[in-house]
This record gives sequence, C-alpha cells and structure tokens, in this order.
Amino acid sequence: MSYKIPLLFLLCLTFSCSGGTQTKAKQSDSNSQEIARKASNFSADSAFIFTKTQVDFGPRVPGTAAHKAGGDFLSAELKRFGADVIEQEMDLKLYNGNIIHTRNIIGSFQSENKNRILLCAHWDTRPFADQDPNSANWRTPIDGANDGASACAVLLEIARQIQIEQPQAGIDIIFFDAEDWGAPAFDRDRGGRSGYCLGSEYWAKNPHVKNYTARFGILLDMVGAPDAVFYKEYYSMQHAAHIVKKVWESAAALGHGRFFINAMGGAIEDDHLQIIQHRQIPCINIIHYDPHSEIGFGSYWHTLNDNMDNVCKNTLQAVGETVMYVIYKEQ
Ligand code: AHN
Ligand code: ZN
Repeated sequence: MSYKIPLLFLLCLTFSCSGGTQTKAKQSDSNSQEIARKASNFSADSAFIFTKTQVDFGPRVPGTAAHKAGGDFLSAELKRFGADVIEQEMDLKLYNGNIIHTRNIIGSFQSENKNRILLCAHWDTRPFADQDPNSANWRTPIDGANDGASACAVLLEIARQIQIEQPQAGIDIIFFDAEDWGAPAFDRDRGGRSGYCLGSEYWAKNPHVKNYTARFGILLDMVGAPDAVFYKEYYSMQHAAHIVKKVWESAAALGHGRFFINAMGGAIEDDHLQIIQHRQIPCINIIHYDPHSEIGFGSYWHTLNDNMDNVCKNTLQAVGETVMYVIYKEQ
C-alpha cells in the first residue's frame, strides 16, 4: 500500500511539469509568430520608392543642391512619421585638408524612454566612381542607389512602420553625412587618414543628446543589391557578438538565410566602428561584403553601376523584416 502515494505524487508532478513546459513553449511560439507578423508589415515597395526618390535628386555629395534636397527629404519624412528630429550641422575636414559643410539627421521615437535602440546608415554619396572599370568615370559622382540610398530607405520604411505600431524600446534613426569621402584610389598618397566616416565620428564624439547611449546599434550599408550577401563582420563580432547572433538567428527564422550567411566576413572600417570606439555602444554592421569575391563589396561598389538597376525589393524586404523582428522582440 505504501508505494501508492509516492507513485500518485510522481504522476501528478510529471503531468503538471510537462503541461507547464508545453504551455510555455506554445506561448513563446505564438509570441514569435506575433513578432513575425509585425515584421512582415515592412513594405519593400515603399522602401524601393524611398530609394528611388533619393536617387532622383542626383548624387548627394556635400556642397551640392542634390545633397541639400536629399537631406531635406530625409528630415521631412522622419517628421512625417512622428519622430522628433534634430539636425547636426558641422564643417568637417576631408582627407585632403579641404573643409565641407555637412549634416547628420537624427529622428527619435519615444524620446523620454531610457530603453533605446540605435539604427543608422550614411546618406551621402561618393563623389567619385574610383572603382569604375572605365578610368574616364573615376571623377564622376555615383548615384549611390545601394551605397547610401538603400539603407536610408529601409530605415525610413521602418520609421513609417514604427509610427503605426510602436515597439517597447525607443528607437533612434541616424542618417550620417560624409561617410563616403574616403581618399580615392587615384589620390591616395595625400594625408594619413582614410577619410571615411567623418559624420559618424563627429556624432560619436558630440552626440545629439548629452551622454547619449543605447542598448545596441545596427548599421545598414549597401542593403539593396539583388545578389547581396551579409556575412558576420569582424568588428561587430569583436564588440557585439550577442547582437550579431540575435540578428542572424532572426533572419534564419524568417527564411532569409540566403542573404544572412552564417559565416565570418571581413573587417570593415565603417560608421559602426566610430560608435563602438567613441560612444562604447555595441554596434553591428549589416553590409554587403563577400569575403570569397575578388573586391569583397558588390561589383557595383564605387562604380557608375551603383544605380536603380541594381536595387532589388527582395533584398530590401529581407533586411527590413529582419531588423523589424529584432526591434519588436526587444522588451
Ligand atoms: C572602406 O572601404 C575602408 N570602408 C568601406 C566603407 C564604405 C564605403 N561603405 C560604403 N562605402
Ligand atoms: Zn561607399
């Protein structure tokens, strides 16, 4: 008789435990589905139009009318989507000693929320197609449909979605100026500095809000080419491996593993490095760079082929949805 009580007790325990686990698993399953549903609201059609609108202004090279128009557009769109917008205007010194007038554009959602996520991209375009196969084009500015416009377009579409459905965290979207004025291949012996990432360097040293910080940052760069592949970038892994893991796992869960490759890529000097070094915010870079290809970057990179013919909605969708999934998942 005496064995009956413990057996009954054991059975109850077993059932209640497995029941509990099952409920929890179901809950997290339906949570993930709900987050995936929110993320799927990202519209590639909309992002494509945001890309084209920027390109239609002409190359957004600091000092030009197209640059002014492009910046005004990004700023007005962020306001239209309900962000508090701050513009930082600054004169910056180029690799060759020349000074350019530039502007970082910052859009903040739920500005009072201390729990923040930073999303960023550069909005200026390269003044010279110094990688173009035809040397006659080396001094011609590029459209920057991928290198500039695509990432800003994805972030604008995310801003539009955030206005409709707010995530728990406050989101800051920063469009950095003067990323792409690195010394061109035909003028490399001048000055000691690479010349890239000037706008982000300025912001990281002089943030728009005193002592600004965020849980983490995600930089997007060249996220629109049909054949884009995003490998795990070296500095992102060094300083923010947990964010890389989160983003690549989210992409896989959404079926975007074709774009987000689960392998190491190169070490790329980009805006995220300024944020890591000068603001100590763990920041990752989602960038089209294939370590197995000859140049690494896409074949259009810093050539006149970086135009609208090289922008694909499937890629914009994969990146936009993945980033949205990550920000809606964050508590
Ligand atoms: C370098 O080529 C050193 N960095 C690439 C950063 C970049 C340029 N991203 C877009 N254009
Ligand atoms: Zn570039």
